[in-house]
Amino acid sequence: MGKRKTPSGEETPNSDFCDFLSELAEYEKNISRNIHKYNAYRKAASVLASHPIRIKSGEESKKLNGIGEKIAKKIDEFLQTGKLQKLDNIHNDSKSTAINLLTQITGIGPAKAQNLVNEGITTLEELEKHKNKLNHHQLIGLKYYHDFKEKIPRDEIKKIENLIRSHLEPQIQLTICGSYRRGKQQSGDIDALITHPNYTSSQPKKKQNILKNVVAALQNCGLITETISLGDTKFMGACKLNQDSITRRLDIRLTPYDQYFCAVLYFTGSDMFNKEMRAHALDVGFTLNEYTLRPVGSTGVPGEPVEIHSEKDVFDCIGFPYKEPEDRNK
Ligand code: 8GT
Ligand code: MN
Ligand code: MN
Repeated sequence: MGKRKTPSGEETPNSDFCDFLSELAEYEKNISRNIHKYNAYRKAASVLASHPIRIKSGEESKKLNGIGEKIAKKIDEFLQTGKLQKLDNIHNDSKSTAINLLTQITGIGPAKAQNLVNEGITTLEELEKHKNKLNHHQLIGLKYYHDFKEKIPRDEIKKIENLIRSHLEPQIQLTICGSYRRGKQQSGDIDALITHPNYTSSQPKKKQNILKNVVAALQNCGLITETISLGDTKFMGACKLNQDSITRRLDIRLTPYDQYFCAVLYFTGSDMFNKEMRAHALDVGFTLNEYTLRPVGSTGVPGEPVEIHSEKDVFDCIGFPYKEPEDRNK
């Protein structure tokens, strides 16, 4: 059998299974709102994505970590019929397709989508007529629905990165994280992280206007065109590189200098990779999050943060084999 392409463009021997499992995961997240099933499907998709050999039966798939009886059955059905009845039913259900559409709008979650559909709002046209039901974030999501759906080519992010960097004062460090840092050829959004040596977790007041000044500079040069929200440490909004390009989702976070590498690690993801690494940390007596790595004593109370000077420090501390960002795509 030939190679298959996932929506992200990667070819793997089992990507057709990954595709339907990811779609089932989205269904559980947005429509059934069953977070356990969502996690189970995602885990299964992830383990299949990194399995190097074509799976030929449900029975065989059960040998993989995270695939049980139910998913094995779906793999058999898919192998035998080339489709899944459950997905056919979902595609033919108007309420499901409407919720699916609405949750594609940034700012609209499963609950809001459900409410809108219950009120009879099932299309973008209907939503345009009921803008009063939307908050600022959701209005921007609707306005740029078509733009935000488009993936951002790596070259364009590179240019945006350079432009941002050219507007930063020299002491500010910048890392574009997310799928871009993991080497993907295209990304859904731009996840920027900045830090400043004067701003540390013990000197929280030093954050002052660092982020706001950066955002103001990027507005002045015309890069930032929309603000969804702006606080001391988190900007959410949109940018446009030039006249020819479309509007892109941009997030900028400011983190304390001593927490920078935990943040870089966290925001680089993938979130499945983060989950795995956090679980490993717990196994060896550490708790890891976007801020710190801390030992957990026998009492279960986390101790003082470990001093971290690089991403690799975090891996080394918990005895987790170092992986380059490009190898964190699972
Ligand atoms: P993308 O190309 O679709 O943007 O892929 P991505 O860059 O891997 O995904 P992302 O959703 O932009 O998240 C990047 C990282 O930010 C994740 O690894 C995760 O740890 C972290 N993250 C957040 N907020 C959220 C969130 O609301 N959802 C998800 N999935 N991840 C989040 O900071
Ligand atoms: Mn991203
Ligand atoms: Mn993001």
